[in-house]
Amino acid sequence: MITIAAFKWVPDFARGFVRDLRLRWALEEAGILYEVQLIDGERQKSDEYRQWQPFGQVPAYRDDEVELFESGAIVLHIAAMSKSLAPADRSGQARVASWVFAALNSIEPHAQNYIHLRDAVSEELKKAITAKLHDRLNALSDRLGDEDYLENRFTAADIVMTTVLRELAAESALSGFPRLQAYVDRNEARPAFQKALSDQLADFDR
Ligand SMILES: N[C@@H](CCC(=O)N[C@@H](CS)C(=O)NCC(=O)O)C(=O)O
Repeated sequence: MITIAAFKWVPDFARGFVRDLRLRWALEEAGILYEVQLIDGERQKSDEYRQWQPFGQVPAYRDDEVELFESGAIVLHIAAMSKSLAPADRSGQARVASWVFAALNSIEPHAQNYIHLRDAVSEELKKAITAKLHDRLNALSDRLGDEDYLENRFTAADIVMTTVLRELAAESALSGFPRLQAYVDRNEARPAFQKALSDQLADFDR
């Protein structure tokens, strides 16, 4: 049985955006059952939890064979179990991994800087943060072009990229990037996303 760790409570603004959503979405797409362990502040700090997730963050993941942390690594692990998340050939799987790293390493840091720092820094730095983000979003939009997905079909990479971009969409920061906004809308309309989102929200309401 697969178990994922998620927070028992987060402030309202974070609900629907906590990164265990990536795992829930991937598992829904793959049709794999899982259970959720809800972590409170005390458990988050405990040595025992840090053996599982060294930084005391969520998500963390466990199955019969392995314990993992880092959402990108976990989504790739889940993708290896299901044809619905990655092509069967090794080169296709390697391309999916490239896009997962691109989302987490080339886009997410700039998105997070924009979201969290833009109101706390000088005008000059704010301009630099915005310019860098726009540079990356323009490149991504150009590469996506008129395609629906990063590869020639939906993959795990679209899960990770969409979850990175939808935080920007929630801040109206994709308004100059209609292709990226349409990409987020398309992927958010998937039943597996909707189920994952409502399950995350339901766990907070419990
Ligand atoms: N790189 C990590 C980031 C995980 C992360 O930032 N988790 C947030 C929730 S979305 C968290 O646990 N924040 C609490 C903390 O950092 O103490 C991943 O992708 O799994």
